[in-house]
Amino acid sequence: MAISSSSTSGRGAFIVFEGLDRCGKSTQVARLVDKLERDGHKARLQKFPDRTTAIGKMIDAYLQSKAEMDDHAIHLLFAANRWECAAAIRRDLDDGVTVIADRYAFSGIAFSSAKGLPFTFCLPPDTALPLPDITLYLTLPPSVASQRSAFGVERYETVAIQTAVREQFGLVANEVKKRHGDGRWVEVSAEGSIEEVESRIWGLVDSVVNGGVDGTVGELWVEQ
Ligand code: DGP
Repeated sequence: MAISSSSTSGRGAFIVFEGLDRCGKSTQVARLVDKLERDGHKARLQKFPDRTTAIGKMIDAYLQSKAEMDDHAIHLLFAANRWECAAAIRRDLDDGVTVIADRYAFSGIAFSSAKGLPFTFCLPPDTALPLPDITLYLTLPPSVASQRSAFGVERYETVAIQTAVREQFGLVANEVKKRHGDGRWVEVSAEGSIEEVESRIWGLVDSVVNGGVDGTVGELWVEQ
């Protein structure tokens, strides 16, 4: 099948998935990348945190509670981990590749502010990262997510933390809408079967990857 670029401008779409732990995000991200490739798009997955880099290995140790770190320091490491991938994301988007990110700066703010760090500290390190064309926020009550397998393995996987993070995600959503417009942040229910959630997602993503991303990639938190 012919490979087609994702928009009339020729650039790829930048699509971010966010949500609480165990909401089914990684499954949906993988299925979306597969579907896009089957449909002839160039697409790739970008997982955050990227645990393969030197910084990512420090983050991984922290998440598995094998290392302790000051809340400010780990926040900056998560942001640094995104910055070390930023140039490759921009390059791929320019080359017509649709980039699907499993988490992004919004998790950074939601998780760190849930621990008590102020927004004024949490936002600036990610300023000017590539701006997602759309962020799909998968919603699932923390009590439902906690019933899913493997919940509780990592540091943040308690119902209390997830409930606090969910509240912060609400504030992050408001900030995105205020600075970048309502269309950049969309909530999707993650309840139901994998196929049901997938079809909800496709209903939102179809128009973005098939012609909806003209112009250059913007900068996060920088009003255009
Ligand atoms: P995952 O690999 O998607 O299970 O994410 C790892 C965990 O790290 C998850 O609990 C969410 C959290 N997390 C992801 N990004 C950030 C970030 O930038 N800052 C903080 N503090 N936590 C994050």
